[in-house]
Amino acid sequence: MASVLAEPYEFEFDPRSCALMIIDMQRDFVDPGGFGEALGNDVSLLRKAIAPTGKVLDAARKKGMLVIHTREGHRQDLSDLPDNKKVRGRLETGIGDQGPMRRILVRGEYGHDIVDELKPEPGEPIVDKPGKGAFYATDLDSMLHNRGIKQLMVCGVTTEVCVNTSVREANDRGYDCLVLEDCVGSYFPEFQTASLNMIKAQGGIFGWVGKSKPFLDALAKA
Ligand code: C5J
Repeated sequence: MASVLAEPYEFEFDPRSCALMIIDMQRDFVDPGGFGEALGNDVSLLRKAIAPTGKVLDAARKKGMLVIHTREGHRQDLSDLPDNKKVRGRLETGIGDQGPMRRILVRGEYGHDIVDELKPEPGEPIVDKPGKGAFYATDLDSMLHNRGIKQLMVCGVTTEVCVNTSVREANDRGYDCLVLEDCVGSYFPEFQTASLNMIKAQGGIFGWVGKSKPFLDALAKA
């Protein structure tokens, strides 16, 4: 067992039953010129998470941990896009429309794919999810169960939306999550702080929050 300094208390894990889950590090959210930036967001706040996530990804791969990548998006025919999601925000150019990086949040389009810096390696599962949570309408739970995974190290964007939703879903399904705070990002600094606080409050009501460095140190020793 390895132990990482975290809040509300140390997180103990076994790399053999722990997976790294990288949530929605997609060009449309993170890259300059994508959908996120077109909506007026400062993508540098999300991009800060790329380099530390890259280090965690390298270390997890070297240790032989299961690495799972998720992407938020929809089928080409948009048959899995609920009407409320399509119309929410009253956007002139929204999900399914031609955006700056081709059709927005549509599978197979340039902006929907994962940023080059964190490109999945062959054999690493990619979970395509139509919702905010990684477990909703996906086979993630059976994939983790079949591989004996009990704990998740979580990186990705955005902290208060897809990261938080996925951590809550994971927690209800019996997985312990450690969210690496320098490896997750939000367009809104106040949401970053609040959503991490919500995870670790009340004795870790949804999980743990820590930093990548102590995790890397613990993994090196494990
Ligand atoms: C959002 C996400 N924010 N991946 N998606 O719509 O957090």
